[in-house]
Parts: sequence; C-alpha cells; structure tokens
Amino acid sequence: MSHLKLLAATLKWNGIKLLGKQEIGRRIFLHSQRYASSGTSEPFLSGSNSSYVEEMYYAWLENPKSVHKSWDLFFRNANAGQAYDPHLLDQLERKPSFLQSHGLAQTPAKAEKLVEDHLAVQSLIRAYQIRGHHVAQLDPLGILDADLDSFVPSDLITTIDKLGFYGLHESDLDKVFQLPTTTFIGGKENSLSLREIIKRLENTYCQHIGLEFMFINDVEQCQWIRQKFETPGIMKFTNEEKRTLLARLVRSMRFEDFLARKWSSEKRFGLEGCEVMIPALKTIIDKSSEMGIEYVIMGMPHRGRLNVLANVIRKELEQIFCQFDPKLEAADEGSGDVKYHLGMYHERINRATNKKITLSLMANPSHLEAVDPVVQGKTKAEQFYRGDTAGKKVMSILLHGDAAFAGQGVVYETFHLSDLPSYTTNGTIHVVVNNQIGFTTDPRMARSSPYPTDVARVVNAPIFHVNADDPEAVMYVCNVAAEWRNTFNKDVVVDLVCYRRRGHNEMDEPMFTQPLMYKQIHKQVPVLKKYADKLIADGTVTLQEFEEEIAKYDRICEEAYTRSKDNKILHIKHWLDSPWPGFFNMDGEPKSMSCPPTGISEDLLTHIGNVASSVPVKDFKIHPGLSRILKARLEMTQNRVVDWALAEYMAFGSVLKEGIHVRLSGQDVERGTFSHRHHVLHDQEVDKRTCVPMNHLWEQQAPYTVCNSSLSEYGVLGFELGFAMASPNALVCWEAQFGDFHNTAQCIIDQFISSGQAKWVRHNGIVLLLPHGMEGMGPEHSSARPERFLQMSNDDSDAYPEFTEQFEVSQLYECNWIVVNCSTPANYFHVLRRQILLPFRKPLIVLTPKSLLRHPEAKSSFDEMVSGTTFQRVIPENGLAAQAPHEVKRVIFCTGKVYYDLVKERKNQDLEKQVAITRLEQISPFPFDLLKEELEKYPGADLVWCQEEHKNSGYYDYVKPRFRTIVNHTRPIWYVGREPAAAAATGNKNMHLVSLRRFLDTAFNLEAFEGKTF
Ligand SMILES: Cc1ncc(C[n+]2csc(CCOP(=O)(O)OP(=O)(O)O)c2C)c(N)n1
Ligand SMILES: [Mg+2]
Repeated sequence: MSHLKLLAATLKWNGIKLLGKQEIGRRIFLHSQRYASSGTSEPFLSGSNSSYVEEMYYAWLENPKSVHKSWDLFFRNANAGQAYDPHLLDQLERKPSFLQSHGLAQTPAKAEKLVEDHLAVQSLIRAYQIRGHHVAQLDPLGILDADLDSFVPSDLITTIDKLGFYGLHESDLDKVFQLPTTTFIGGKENSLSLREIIKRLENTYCQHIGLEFMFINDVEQCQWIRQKFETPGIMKFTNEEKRTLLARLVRSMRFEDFLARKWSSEKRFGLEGCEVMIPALKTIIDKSSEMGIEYVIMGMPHRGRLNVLANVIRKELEQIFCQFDPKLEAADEGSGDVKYHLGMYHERINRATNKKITLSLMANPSHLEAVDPVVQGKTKAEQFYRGDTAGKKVMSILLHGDAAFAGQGVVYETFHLSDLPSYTTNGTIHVVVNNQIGFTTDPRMARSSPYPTDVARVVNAPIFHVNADDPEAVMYVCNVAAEWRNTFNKDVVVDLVCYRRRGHNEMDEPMFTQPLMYKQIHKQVPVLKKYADKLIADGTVTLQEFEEEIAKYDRICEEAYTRSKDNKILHIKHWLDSPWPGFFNMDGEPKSMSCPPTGISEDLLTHIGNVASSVPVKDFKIHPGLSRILKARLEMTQNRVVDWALAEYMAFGSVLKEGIHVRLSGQDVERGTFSHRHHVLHDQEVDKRTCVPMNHLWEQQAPYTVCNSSLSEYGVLGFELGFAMASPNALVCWEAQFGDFHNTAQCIIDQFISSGQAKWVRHNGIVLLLPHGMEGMGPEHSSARPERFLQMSNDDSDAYPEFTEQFEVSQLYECNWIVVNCSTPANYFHVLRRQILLPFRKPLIVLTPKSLLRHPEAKSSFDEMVSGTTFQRVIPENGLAAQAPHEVKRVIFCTGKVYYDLVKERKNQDLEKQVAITRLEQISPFPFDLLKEELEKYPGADLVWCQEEHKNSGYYDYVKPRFRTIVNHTRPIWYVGREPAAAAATGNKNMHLVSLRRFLDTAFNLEAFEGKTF
C-alpha cells in the first residue's frame, strides 16, 4: 500500500506543495462542471445533499447557534430575502442565478462557496464510507491488494492534491465543517476541521479494517455500522481482554506447532498464517452466548479444522492426536473418513459468560462449500424444534476458504435461502480464511470479482475485511458481526485477510508456483510474536507470563499425547455431529429389528380424507377449479378410494397425529408441479390469505410445513438433508420439479445421502420425491436416473442372502438407502409411513409418477391401507396367470408406470393366462426373498425384465445380476425395453410412441427369445 500516505503525515502545512492559483481555479471549474454535467440524474443539492442542507436549515431554525457560523450566515442572508424552501434548492444547479432571483441577492459569494464546500466535505465523507476499503491496509504481507486492484479511487484524499477533486484546497484544511448526521466521526462534536475529518475517516476506513456496507439499502443498518466503526475511540480493549486474546493465540499457534513437531509429514491443513481464526471464532461465540445464544452449528473446510476441534469445540486432544497413529484400528462402524472431515457435538460451559453452550461442527466431504446448506438446514430445524422463531437461541457459523467462497455456486444458492421464511436461519456469520491463494492458484486466476466475498452482496450482507495480523481489529470486527446478527438477524461476512505459511498441505512446496509471495512469507513475523511483543512493550503482560502461557499449553499437549497412545480403536460414533438422544439403545443400536404394520384405522382415513376435501377456515373463497378437485376428493373418500395425492395426504396426516413433524420442500410443491397436491389454498379475494388444511386435522398434532423453495436443487436438497439431521421424529421430504433436475444436487446425493452413514455413522431419513416416467416430454423431463441411485446401492448383487425372520428389516438396516417406484397410491402411503415406523433412519428415494397421478386405474381402496396392511415390496401377479402358474409362458417383471401399459397390452392381446406381470415396488435393497417365491412359482416360464427406459438406464443393470443370483444362473432374464441411448429420452413424440409400441410387441411376443442363448 505504498500509494497510501497517511494524512497525519501528509497534511502538514509545511512541506505541502502549494497548488498554483490557476490550477485551483481549473479544478474548481472542472468540479462544478462535473456536477453540472451530471444533469438531471444527479442534480447539485439533490438527494442526500439537499437533505443535508435541509437538515442544517431546520437545525438553524431551532437554534442558530447549533450550526456552524458559516451556515448561520448563509441562512440569515437567505432569510433576509424570503423564507427558505428546501425544494428550491434543486433548482440551484439549473439556474445559477437562482439565489439572486429568490431574494438571496445579498448572499455573498463567500457564503455560496461555504455551501459548496460543506457539500463537498459531505461527498468526501461519503466517498470514504463507500470506497475507503479499497485502500485499507488489509494484506499482512503488504504485497497484494485484497480487491485485486492497486487503483486508488480518485475521491479518496490519499495525497493532498486530491482535495482539488472536491474543489477544496489545502487552505481549507483548518476550516471547520458541520458534520452530517450520516457520520459519527465527530463523536460528541458536530463539527470538525477538514484536516481532522480526513484523519478520522482514514482511521476508520483505511487502516486494518475495510468496510463494505454502503450497498445496503437500509439507512438504519448503514447508520448502525457507521456508528460501530466511526465513533472515535470505540475500538478499545481492557487489559483482561487483551490477555485472553493473547492466550487464545498461544493455543492456536502452539497446537499447530505441536502437530508439526510430532507428525511433520502428516497432512493436517494447518492454520499457520491465520492463527487469529481461533480467537475470532471464540469471540463470535462468546459475544453470541452473552446475547442469549445456546447452540452454535458450524460448517467449515479443511483449513484449521483440527485446531477448531481442539480449541473452539474443545474435543479432547488425545482423541485428535490418536488419529495420527497409523496403527489405530477402526471399530466396526462403517468405512469412516479422514480426520479433518469428521464432525463433533459438544456441550460445555462458555467460560466467558458462564452459560451453557452447545457447539456442533458438521462432518463434511472434501467437496468445498457443500456443507453450507446442510448447516443451514440443521440450524433451521434446531430453531424450529425449540420454537426459536427469531434465531435468538440457535445460530450458524460458516467458514470458507477464499477460492471456494468465490468459486462454488452453492455459496450463492445458500445465500439465497437466507431470507426466505421457511429457510431463514435468522442470520449466519460467515468467516472467510482469505489466505489469498487456492491450492496453487493465484486469486487473479480464480475469480472475477474484486473480493472473494462479493457473492454476499446479493443479500445485502455487510462485509468486514480485516487484516489478520491485527488481532485486536479482528476481535473488534467479530464482536460487531455477532452484534449485527443479533440486532438485524441478517447474514454478515468477516473476511480474514491472511496468508498461508506453508503449502496447501504440509507436503506441498509452494515455491514452485508462488515464489515471491513465499519469499515474503518466510520473512513474515508470526502474529503471535508480533502481538506478544506489543503487549509486552505496553506492559499488558510480562515476557515471563507469556512464556509461562506457552509452556502451560505445551504441557497440556504433551500430556494428551501420552494419553493418546492408550487409544487403540477409533470409534467414529465419538465424532457424531447430530446425536439423537433416546432414539437408539445405549450402544447406539436400533431398539428392535422389526417394523409395525403401516396401515391405519378406517376412521382415520375417513377423517383425513374429509379434511383434505374441505376448506377449514370461514369466509375463504377458493378457485372454482379447486372446488371441483376438493369435491372429487370427498367423493373418493366416500367411495373408500384414494388417488396419489390423497394417499400422500393420508400418510402425512397420519404421522402428524403421532407427533411427527412433516416438512415438504421443493420447487412449487405447495400446489404440486402437476397441479395435483394443493396443500395450500389461496383466497381468491384476499391477497396473500392462505390456508393449509393439513394443519387443521387435529387439535393436538405436529405442525406441517409445506414450502415452495427457491429455484435451486443443490442448495435446497442440502438444506433439507440438514433439517432431517436434527431429529429422527420428522418426515422431511424434498421433491424435485422433475426427477431429471436432481443431478444439479449430485454432490449432496453422492457425498451425503448415499455415503453419509458409512462415513460419519449418522442416520438420515430424508425422502427424495423424484417425478419420473417416459411420457414423450423430451430428454430432460423424463428420467430421475434410477440407474444412478441403484448403482450406488450397497447391497451385493452376487451374495445370496440368508432369509431370516427379520430379513426385510435387517436388509433395510444394512443398506445405504432405499429406492422405490410404487405403482399404487396405497403403496406410496405405506412406504412414507414406514419411513417413520422403522426403528432407524435411511434415506428413501421415491420415483414418483406423473401421468399416474390422474390415471383411472392408479387408485387404491381403503382396504389396502387399513390397519394390518403394510408396504408391499413386490406386488405379485394376482390374475388368471397366478391361478394356473404352470401354464404360464412368461413372467414379466417390471416397476412403476410401465405396469399399466403392460396390463393393457396383455388384455388387448388376450394373453392373461399365458403372461404373468409382477411388480417390483422396492427395487433396492432387492427383495430377494419375495422374488425367489415368485420365480419358483412359474418354473416353465421365460423371465423378462421390462422397462420403458433405455437399456443403459433404468433398472436393468441392477436387477439382472440379482435375478441371476436367485436362480443361480440357471435361467436367463431377458431384457425388453428401449435400446441403449445417450439421451434419457427422445424429444420426438412420434419416436417415443414408436419405441413404446416396439417394446410392448416384444414383451408379448412369446417367441421373441426362442433359440437365444444367455
Ligand atoms: C468442490 C471442490 N473442488 C475442488 C477441490 C480440491 N481442492 C481442495 S482445497 C482446494 C483449494 C481451496 O482453496 P481455498 O478455498 O482458498 O482454501 P484454502 O485451502 O486456501 O484454505 C481445492 C481446489 C475440493 N476440495 N472441492
Ligand atoms: Mg485460500
């Protein structure tokens, strides 16, 4: 920052090169021209300027002494002519003779200049508030510009000649100016000399803190920030606070040193260069605890994670150290994860406030920023269950790396959830470890925005950049960030501008790619030493005290290290971030291995059906089309049948009665993409008046949340996964608009849903509803890609299982997720209820129908849902073919909607005796037991798998080896369906129908496979 000369030094009278008179004249001319040429869009004295003059005027009217004497003179002169009319000021610019023509003829030119100068000073103040951060000294190394630009804004007075920009001159430096109410630099003074004004602005905006907040379109919030940073002397710390800060820096630094000494060649993604992050987090937590926060949920990447576990969460050090032991054995609890990904949950007393605080660090994958929405969802859920609607008890903190924060789109998606009623967590504190590098990539190659934090501007979050080598500035900023969240319940970003002392990890050589930066880093005095020297110099601590503090912590580490050698087995469950007290037994196992029947009493079905058909609020006018839909629901209820939507209603409604919260989130889920659901009724006459009948089922029921989400899959699915993590007693469903779109959330599916339990031993019962089906709607509205879910299913295709009594449930317990494609509303009802009745939680992937929502055949009777009934993993053939199985020539196995096409075709071809059609409703885990029975029932039949999807998609690759395992490779399982294809479906309607016709013909051509070998 060599361009920045502090004004204290620059603005001395002596040594200032005086500007020539001509030059001054030219600048003033240019200056007034600039104002004049801005025309109507920025009139002189318009907007905040004119309101400033108005403000002065009214203050003067009340008490002429309250304003500076120059204003007094101006208004006295003006008033001598005629009463002051603020609106007339607008016209000043357009008519320079205006003053004269409105009775201000006597206004001396001097007074006019004074007004101009005051306005100029106001602009100057504003310039610092808006752009001061561009010249703030943020980089501890002093070599980079945090905003990637060494340009100095022309309206900041970095050298004396720049006063001319405002038509001011050095001779104005000692003139006193009235301060506008939009600044607090005066403290108790309401006027200051220009010299002092500039000095104070420099101090506030151009030192080690760079403030970006003037884009916030709320005056009160801007004022709040200005007051927090501009007030003279506001950044003060007691000696006690300074000593605490030093002690925290000692811990942060010595922890990394300890690991480096003991395991010099182990990856740990050390925090060196940003040690201040530990005291920063602790400050945020202390301050938040002081203001009433009881539970902090954190998400963070690799950098400094072990340090956070040790020194913020306070995980026992020996538990951390033992993980470096290569001989540590894994307990039999899943495949686990590397040490810098594991989560943690810890309740303790906050030393600063003496209040209880719970801290949870969420486990996360390597995929940077993926955990952000998950943390938000979990935070929302914790707030929800505590009735903490304003986020006063539970809050989230997200940590980010500079490269990831700028580069990963999910950051943006997460920000967009921050202010939505059903997704807000009432403000998140974001802390960026901005070490000005991402692995080996320079920020200039990694982002197009000036700062890595610009993404936060979309939600009007203030951004506090701070030089991480100034620990007191960092603490101050963190305190303000916590207060900001508590005051406005909005997001805020703390950007710790720092460096990375070593390579990306401890094995990397950074000099290959960043030679100059690292030469500077090698010279850099560690922050702990710098701060200790400062405190020792000013007498806050003695050298001896400092050294004792270090020795004390080193001893703690050594002792823990010795104890760590006793740990021979790693239990991942000790690293669980979201325990569910009482849900499992003492050993963390399910309390049983059985699931009660999922049917419910007829009375309940009728009651829910009636409410689902009604408008339970008085004087509420619904759309006539909707009246017809509700009427049809009532008729169905009276006729004891359900369609898809009503079955879902029954499932949700019945678990609500049992105290289970239900949350359904996704794009347009309230009505339903296919206009079948209508869970939120809208009054046609009163704007925004809505009613959710599901919340009117019983007086004592759990709440139902149904919410249209932002147009995001990655962010929203991550959020719902996090929501589902908080409690086992909730049915949390995310619905894709079409199943095809789920792949923009692929990372959440792969890294969390599929593998979360294996890596982090935590259960999750999230339900994914994925509309799926080949209906000629083109390549992106047809397939939820079941093959991908099935490929990631962990049940072994070649292992013939042992069929114990508990097979059905224990198979569910062993699997990583459940994939179903129900062909009847009743089965959909049962599978949703089973999700809750199971003694453990597993993600459930449901391929849901589109045309079946209204298919006259796709209805279920109450008989299939009443008490005693249950989910059918397989629906066997139960028609003519099943009555004489030995005569059956072919058994077609299928799943989902194609069943209805097959049944219709079979009837058309009059093959009901020859061809059996059996539906696989639960595809994974594979119902080996039931299918075995089904296969044995038809010993003389061909076995066919029929699907409407292309051969390289759908289910075939999953079911084929499993069928073969059942028959011990003695019978072939033939494929009938569409040919392999690159796209999920054709865009041509005709081609769609032709291919359908073709595979239906093959399905019922009983000679199709004659003579073929397998
Ligand atoms: C989504 C994703 N892409 C790529 C990577 C590989 N990767 C790991 S760390 C890293 C650099 C991260 O830089 P930054 O966010 O600045 O954090 P830092 O390591 O500097 O603290 C990259 C690219 C990853 N982990 N996740
Ligand atoms: Mg970085």
